[in-house]
Amino acid sequence: MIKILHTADWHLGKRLQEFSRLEEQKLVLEEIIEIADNENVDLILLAGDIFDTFNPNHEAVELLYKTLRRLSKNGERPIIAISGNHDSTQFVEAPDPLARELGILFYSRYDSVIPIGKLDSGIEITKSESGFLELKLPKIDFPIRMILAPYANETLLKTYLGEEDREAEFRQVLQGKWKELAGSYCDSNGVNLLIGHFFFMKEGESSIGIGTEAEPESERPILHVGGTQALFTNNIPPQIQYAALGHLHRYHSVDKEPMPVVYASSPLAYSFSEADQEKKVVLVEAYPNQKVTYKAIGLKQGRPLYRMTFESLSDTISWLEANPYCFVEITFVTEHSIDAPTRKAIMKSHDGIVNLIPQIKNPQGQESFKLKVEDLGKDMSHLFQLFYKNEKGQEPNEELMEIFREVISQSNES
Ligand SMILES: [Mn+2]
Repeated sequence: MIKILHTADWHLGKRLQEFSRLEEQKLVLEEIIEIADNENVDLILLAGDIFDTFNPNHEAVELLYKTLRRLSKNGERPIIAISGNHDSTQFVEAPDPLARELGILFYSRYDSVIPIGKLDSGIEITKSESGFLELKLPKIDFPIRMILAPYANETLLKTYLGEEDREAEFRQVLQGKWKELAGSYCDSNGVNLLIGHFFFMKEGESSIGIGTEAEPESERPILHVGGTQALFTNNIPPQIQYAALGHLHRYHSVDKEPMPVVYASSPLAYSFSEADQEKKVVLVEAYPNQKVTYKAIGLKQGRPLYRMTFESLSDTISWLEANPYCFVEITFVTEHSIDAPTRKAIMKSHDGIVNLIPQIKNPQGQESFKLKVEDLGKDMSHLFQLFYKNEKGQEPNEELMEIFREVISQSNES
């Protein structure tokens, strides 16, 4: 039996507006290392979006390298890490020659092939080609095969795979490639896995719910505007026993038959749309030619995210004092606006207030922003001030007014 730990979407270096999440990322990665050690895991799968940006800062890079070294137990326990849409492929693969000696295998580009051979730790890369890897571990007497599916956009993917028909369906192209790989390598004498960073859904099932509301805000444009088509779970070849996915930040198994197709979730809640999600890693136990068993393990570290609505200052303060370790977006219901003393009192009672949004009560139930006749003769700056005050519940500051005046003056000139 082989024990596999599946995790994804670390987004190292990610911020929540002006708040750094690095300290929480350290804590939660520590927690993941502990789980891997306590459970005696043999293999780690990291399914993409390792970093949050193409150019991660050095703290994020350092955190990744230190974490992977410990997760790999200095080379004893292999880690397969693919890139996601947030990662730079060059950046992820850069440390590869060094990392490989520690059993850490990065895979980002379909035009690269991980070299075969035996590492010092005894881990052996026995077969390898574009989008595929076979490993042999000293303690395990069967081979582990992996179809590697890092994120790539449609155009790039067709180029890599030598697909000449530009109109060919993205999912058909990948399905064809995977079918070929599974046919060549994935017989029933080994454990067969897929690790991917794409948007998967069950064919015929509406993407509403999986594809929209529950999806982290940051992934939306890539899926729905950037135009990479959704893949279907039935595009995965039947030889595969478990598909380890990254991309959507909510833990869920998209499909269970014929094999589990699972999003492990991000280790922290990264946006308020993930506020009520429990974050997890997945532990998989696999034998050749048998159904895998898997269980999700909840992660406890990191600040929870909350969206709260209050109508009074005292309620706000007492909730904030009772919940010091979190990030919160507060909607404050008020008659007019949040005055400066109230705002100040709220902001200084907690260090994790991400947004403080006034919700103006309107007893008449009418559109709240109405200009009076006497306002119409006023200049643009004044009208902007009225509008801003109405929207935000406070006066725009001088810096903002300056920018506004600058914009206005430019549009007058042109
Ligand atoms: Mn992603």
